[in-house]
Amino acid sequence: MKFTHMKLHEWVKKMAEMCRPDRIVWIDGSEEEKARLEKEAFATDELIQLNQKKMPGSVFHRTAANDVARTEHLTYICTSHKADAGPTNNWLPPKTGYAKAKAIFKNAMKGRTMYVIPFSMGPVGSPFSKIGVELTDSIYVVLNMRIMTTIGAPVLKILGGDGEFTKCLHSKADLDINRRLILHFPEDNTIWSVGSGYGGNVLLGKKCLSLRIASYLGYQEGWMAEHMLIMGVEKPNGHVVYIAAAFPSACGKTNLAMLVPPKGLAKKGYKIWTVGDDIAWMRIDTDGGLWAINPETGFFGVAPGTNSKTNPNAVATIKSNTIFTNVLLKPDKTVWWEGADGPVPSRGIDWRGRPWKPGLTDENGEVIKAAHPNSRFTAPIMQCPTASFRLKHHHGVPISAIIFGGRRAHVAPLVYESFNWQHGVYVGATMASERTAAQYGAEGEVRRDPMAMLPFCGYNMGDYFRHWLRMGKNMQTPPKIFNVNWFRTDSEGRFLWPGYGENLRVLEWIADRCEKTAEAIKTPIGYTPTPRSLDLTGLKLPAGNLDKLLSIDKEAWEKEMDQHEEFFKQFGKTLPTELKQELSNQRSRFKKV
Ligand code: GTP
Ligand code: SPV
Ligand code: MN
Repeated sequence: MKFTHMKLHEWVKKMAEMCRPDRIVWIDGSEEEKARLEKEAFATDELIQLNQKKMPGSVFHRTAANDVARTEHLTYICTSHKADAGPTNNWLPPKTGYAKAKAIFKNAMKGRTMYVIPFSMGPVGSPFSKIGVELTDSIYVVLNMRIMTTIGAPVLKILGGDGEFTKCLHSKADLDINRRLILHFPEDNTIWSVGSGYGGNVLLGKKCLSLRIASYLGYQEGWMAEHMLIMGVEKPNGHVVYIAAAFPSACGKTNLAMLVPPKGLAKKGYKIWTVGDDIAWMRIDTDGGLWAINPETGFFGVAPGTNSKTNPNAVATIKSNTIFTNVLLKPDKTVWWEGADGPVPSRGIDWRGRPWKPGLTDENGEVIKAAHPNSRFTAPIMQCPTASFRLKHHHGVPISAIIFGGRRAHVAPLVYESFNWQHGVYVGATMASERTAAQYGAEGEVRRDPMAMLPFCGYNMGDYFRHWLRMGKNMQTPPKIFNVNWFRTDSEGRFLWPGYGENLRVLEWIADRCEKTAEAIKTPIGYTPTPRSLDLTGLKLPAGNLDKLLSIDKEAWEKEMDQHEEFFKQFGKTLPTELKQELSNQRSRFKKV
C-alpha cells in the first residue's frame, strides 16, 4: 500500500500503538480479499458457511449473548460543552471520553489483526457523500461494511493526499458489557466504539456516522440526516411520488420500503421502488424542493417476522450473498427464525449456540426463542427486486411527503396530515413509540422519540427542532408532513389494521393528498381521510375497525398533550417557541370540539 495521505497514515499508526494488533491489513474491497477473509473466519468459527446450494454466498454469525442490540445507555456524545449534546443524550467531556476508552482499547488487539476499511457513505465521489475510515479487529465488521457501504481502493483514491474523513476506531476488546463504550466526538469528526460486536454499535458508517455525526454536520452545513426509509410510489399514470418515512427502530421501515401492492391496488397499476430502508440524507436543491439520497448500499434488517407473505421482496433479497446474525441454524446449514417461511424446524442450534427444539422453556417457564427478536440479515440493496434505478443518482430523489410513525396501541389514528410544515415539525417532535427489541430496555414501554431520532441525534435536540423549522422556511415547496400508526389495537390487544402490503392503501391517500385529489376531514390534530377516500377494495376489514382506526379520543389526546408539555420542559430555552405555540394551538382546537 502506497501512503500518500500522511494524516491517515499517522492516525492508523497512532491507533495501532494503542491497540497493539499483531498486523495491520488495508482493505481493498476485492472479491479475492472477501474470499480470503471468509476462509479465515470459517477456520476460527467467527463465521459459519451456510448451505451453498440453497443459500449461495451466505454466511452465519452469532454475537455474544450480552451483545445483541444497540446499548443506548453506553452511547455518548462527547462535546466540550454539555449543552451542545443536549438533555436527551448521554454526555462526556471529550478528554474524559478518550481517557475512559483508551483504558479499554489499550492492547485490545494483541494477537489480532487490525483491518483498515476506507468507506464512502453515498456514491463514491458524489458531492453529497462522506468518507470514513474504520479500524476494526473484526472480520464480521469488514464483511458487513462491504455490503452496507462502498469500501476499499476507489475510496482511497477519492481521499487522495489530504481528503477529509471521519476517524472510526472499533475493537471488540473482551465483549464485556461493563467495558463497552460507543463514543462520538463531533468536534473531532471521530467515533470510538469498544467492547461490542453488534451491528449498530460497530458498523460505524451506519448510526454513528450517517446519523449522529452527519446530523451534527447537517445542522452546520444546512442539510438533514434522518432515520428514514425512502421509497417511490409509482401511480397508475406512471408518475412516481417519493416519500421519506421516520419510524423508530423495529417499527416497519424495511417492510414499508419494499412493500408489495395488495391485489386490489396492484390491478390499478401501482408499483413500489425502494431507495432506502433506514437512513436519508436530504438537502434543498436548486428547484427549492427537498431531495434525498440513501447513504447506504445494503439492508441491515430485522429477521423475525420476515416471510413471503409479510415481505416477499426481502425474502428475494436475502436468497444469496447475505450475512445472517443471531438466527436459528438448522442441521442442513440453512437458517430459520420466528415467523419465517416453512414449517417450524424440529431441531437446530439457537442464537445462543445451544441445541433447540420447538416448545423448549427456560427456568421461568418462558418459551425459548430460536432466533433473537433483534436477529438481522445484511444484504445488498441491489439484490432487492424493487431497487430503484435512482439509487445511483448523485442528487437522489425529490421528496413529496414526509411520514412520521410509531408503535402505538392507542391514541394515534391510522393516518393524519399536519396543517403545514411547522405543525408537522410539532407532530414529529412529539412522536412516541413502544420500545422494541432493537435496543436494550423494557420492551413495550412508551417513550417519546422525536422524528425517530432520540438515540441518533448527535447534538442538542432543541437545536435539532430549530433546524427542522429553518429547513422548512428555506424551501419553496416543502414536503407535506403526515403521521401513521399501523399498530393500533382493539380491547383484546389485536391489531386493528392488517399492515404490511395493505399499508399502500394509506400511502395512496398520502400521495393523492400531495396532488390535492383526496378528500379529508379537518380534526384538531390534522386532516384524516374520509372513509370513502381510502381505497379498501379487496380488503376484508372487520366492521367497525376503520372507525376505530380513525377515531380521535379527546380525553386521551388531552393526556397526550400534557405529556408533550412535560417532554418539552427538559429543553428549557433551546425549545423553539414555535413548538410551544403549536401545542397551545392544538389545545385550543380541542377545546372547540
Ligand atoms: P430498524 O432496522 O431497527 O430501523 O427497523 P425497521 O423500522 O426497518 O423495522 P422493520 O421493517 O424491520 O419491522 C420490524 C418489525 O415490525 C418486524 O417484526 C415486522 O414484522 C413488524 N412490522 C412491520 N410492518 C408492520 C405492519 O405494517 N404491521 C405490523 N403489525 N407489523 C409490522
Ligand atoms: C436500528 O436499531 O434502528 C437499526 C439497527 O437499524 S442498528 O444498525 O443496530 O442500529
Ligand atoms: Mn434503524
